[in-house]
Amino acid sequence: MSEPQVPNADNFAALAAEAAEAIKRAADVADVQIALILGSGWSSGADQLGSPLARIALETLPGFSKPVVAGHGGDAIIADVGEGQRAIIYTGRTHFYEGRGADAVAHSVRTAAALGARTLIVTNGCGSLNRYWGPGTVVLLRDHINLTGATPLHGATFIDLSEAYSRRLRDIAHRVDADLPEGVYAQFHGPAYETPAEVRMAGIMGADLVGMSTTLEVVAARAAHMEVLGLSLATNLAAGVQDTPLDHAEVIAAGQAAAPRLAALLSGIVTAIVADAAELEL
Ligand code: 8IG
Repeated sequence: MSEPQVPNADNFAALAAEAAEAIKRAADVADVQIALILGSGWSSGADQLGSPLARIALETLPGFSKPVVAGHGGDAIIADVGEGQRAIIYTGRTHFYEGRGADAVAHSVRTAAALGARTLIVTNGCGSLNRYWGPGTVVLLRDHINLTGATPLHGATFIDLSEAYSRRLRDIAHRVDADLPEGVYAQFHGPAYETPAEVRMAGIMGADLVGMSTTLEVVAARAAHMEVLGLSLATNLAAGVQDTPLDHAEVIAAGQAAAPRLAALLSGIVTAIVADAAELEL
């Protein structure tokens, strides 16, 4: 067996194309229209998102590795989501803190783009700076702050991020649940949770939520001209917002408690986006 290949500046596009071809063969599909990345708390919703056509273990695909985090799955599911449209649903992701680099983090997005996806729904579990958005609150992302110091882009790739999170897709999500609040997500490097001082800093910068994913994927998606919807599940109040320590087991428990609600919300949003796309085609 050869060493698993890690996406980097020289091979990222070729590896995404290779992974897309492997998925087309395994699922017997020519393309997909929509991609979903299911983060902490969200992955149990996968089964409600249409009829599965194929389920592929990520580590068997070029450039992917086995997800390492408890609470995350590790498959790419190809599903029929109605209106003649298909989705690729990732039940896990590579995190930047795993140290495989920003191209490894962006690989799922680039593979989806190589499969033809024009829409990305990205989800995560996160800490909340707003004491009224406690564990179990779902927040639509309005914008982000990338505090990783990294980018998945190479060279003079000047991507416009002035509407990284599509107003149009947020409006569709609000047709499904009018009460969803909108917030700004700051990505820290992790894997340590923030200190209270770091959480205060993020708040002063304009963040409502803190997490360890999403922003690098969204930058890669915008570079690939995808329209992006971001959904965060607040699983805990961020460090220092209340005076109890953070515990990964609590984070997973909050995700599990919210799971049925998240699954219904996500499937409602996918249905609405797919219906809208079908209407735009006419
Ligand atoms: I779930 O409080 C989850 N992920 N950085 N901070 C950061 N990531 C998180 C948190 C949190 N909760």
